[in-house]
Amino acid sequence: MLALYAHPFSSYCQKVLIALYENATPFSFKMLGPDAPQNGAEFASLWPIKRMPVLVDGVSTVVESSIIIEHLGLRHPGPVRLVPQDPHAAIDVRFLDRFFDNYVMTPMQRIVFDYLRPADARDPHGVADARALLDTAYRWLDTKLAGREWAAGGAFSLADCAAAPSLFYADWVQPIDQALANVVAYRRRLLARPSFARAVDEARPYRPLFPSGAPDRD
Ligand SMILES: N[C@@H](CCC(=O)N[C@@H](CS)C(=O)NCC(=O)O)C(=O)O
Repeated sequence: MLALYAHPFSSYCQKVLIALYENATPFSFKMLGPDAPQNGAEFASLWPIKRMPVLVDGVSTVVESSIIIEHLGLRHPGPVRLVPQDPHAAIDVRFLDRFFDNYVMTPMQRIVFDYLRPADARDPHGVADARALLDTAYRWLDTKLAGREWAAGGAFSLADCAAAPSLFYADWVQPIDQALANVVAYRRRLLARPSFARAVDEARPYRPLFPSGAPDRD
């Protein structure tokens, strides 16, 4: 049995949950939070860097969301292949996965975490840079998505697992310009994908935790 140390409201955990739900892969959910200190202790000893999610597969501990999804595809394949077999197509998928993690998820997290800092430790310059990077990423993505249903152009993939939670939360902290119709429509398609819709629904009870206040939508 696979075990996933995670929290339902965490964007990187949702990225992996999408992959698990896409293939109906059985796993046990090891909730990380104040009500489960034992899980927290196991998590910290498995991965001292303490970034979730962490997957335990038998004797293997697998960390980093993209690597976990690659691992699932190799060791627990299902009908939905999230990294294409063709190496050239796979590079495109991995590139877009990096794009969403580095240029959407990272600046989104920077803005979110800034709200959690003490008032005298805020970083307005860093937040302004993060907002500018998100705007640039949205514009680039709008062109890239022209004529595409999913990020890499073909089937739903690892890149879409990364895109879904990153665009979901990024739009909450730095709204996507409605003129960027391809990005707006893509975010809507991601929200309608049953695997992500399920992750979003499971995280609804935690919305009051969103530090800038969750918008009354989605
Ligand atoms: N590169 C990591 C990032 C994981 C990550 O940043 N996880 C966040 C939750 S979304 C976390 O554990 N944050 C806890 C903290 O920053 O202390 C991955 O892809 O799994």
